[in-house]
Amino acid sequence: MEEVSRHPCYSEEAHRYFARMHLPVAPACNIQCRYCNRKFDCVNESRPGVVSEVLSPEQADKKVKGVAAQLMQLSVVGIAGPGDPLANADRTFETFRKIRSSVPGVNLCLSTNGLTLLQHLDEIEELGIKHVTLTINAIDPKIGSRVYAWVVENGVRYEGKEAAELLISRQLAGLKALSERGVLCKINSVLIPGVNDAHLPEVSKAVKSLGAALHNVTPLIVAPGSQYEQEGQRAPRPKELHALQESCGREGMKIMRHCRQCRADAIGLLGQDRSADFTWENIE
Ligand code: CLF
Ligand code: SF4
Repeated sequence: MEEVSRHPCYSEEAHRYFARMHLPVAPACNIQCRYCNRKFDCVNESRPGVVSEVLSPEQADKKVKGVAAQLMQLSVVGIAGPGDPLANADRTFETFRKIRSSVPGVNLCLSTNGLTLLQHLDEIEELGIKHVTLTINAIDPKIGSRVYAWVVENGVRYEGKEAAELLISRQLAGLKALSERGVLCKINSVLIPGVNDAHLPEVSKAVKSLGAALHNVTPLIVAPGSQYEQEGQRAPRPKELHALQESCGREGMKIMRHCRQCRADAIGLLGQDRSADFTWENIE
């Protein structure tokens, strides 16, 4: 399928030839993951300890035009932070709209925690966004309450199991609705030893039944200053990650194994961030 074969994250083969560019236009977030510290980029799709300079939609559009003129391998423009793109929906969709008209050949990619996904299905479809990543770390609210401290919706703050229940129900309904509209959904899950490791094969099975195209299990990297750091939560060992990817694969899901946990402002082939080559001076 054309959309998959040109997307470096959805296709292991494509990541050798095609580049992605992230636009850090989305600073706010509507939930609190216990592994995240808001001073840094969203850990769901990034390495913690990295701070991206937030761009306005106008600046982002200018940057894409400049980079597309020089980076012939560019096939995907994604918005993945530094907070949650849909908690900044106006900025995110304004940016996508501009790029759709100024660089029509690139695929648009969106990464979100999924809390407000159901409210944006029409915009996603109208803009022709064919790739959406949802970070789903649990489908059991008891486990979810150990991952999320709180969730805010319409000015109301939810905590504990209630917060996890709300988030999970929105994520699963959003995944089903998007898949039904033909959007290729990738699920990112952060592997948190002792919290959701034994549970992730069940997550894999559930998201597959709702139409997910790909499951990306990434190792927890505890953000400095996060709640998990204060509690001494450890990261998984490489062999634990591999074993878990294998067991998720046994649930019949296609597993992504080449994720590089990119920054919210990364540019280039995966694992080869060239954002420093594309400064304002270099692209004007
Ligand atoms: Fe970016 Fe994410 Fe789109 Fe890829 S990254 S928004 S799906 S274009 Fe890719 Fe980077 Fe892993 Fe993400 S390697 S962190 S999975
Ligand atoms: Fe941080 Fe979670 Fe919000 Fe991402 S979704 S910015 S990891 S709290």
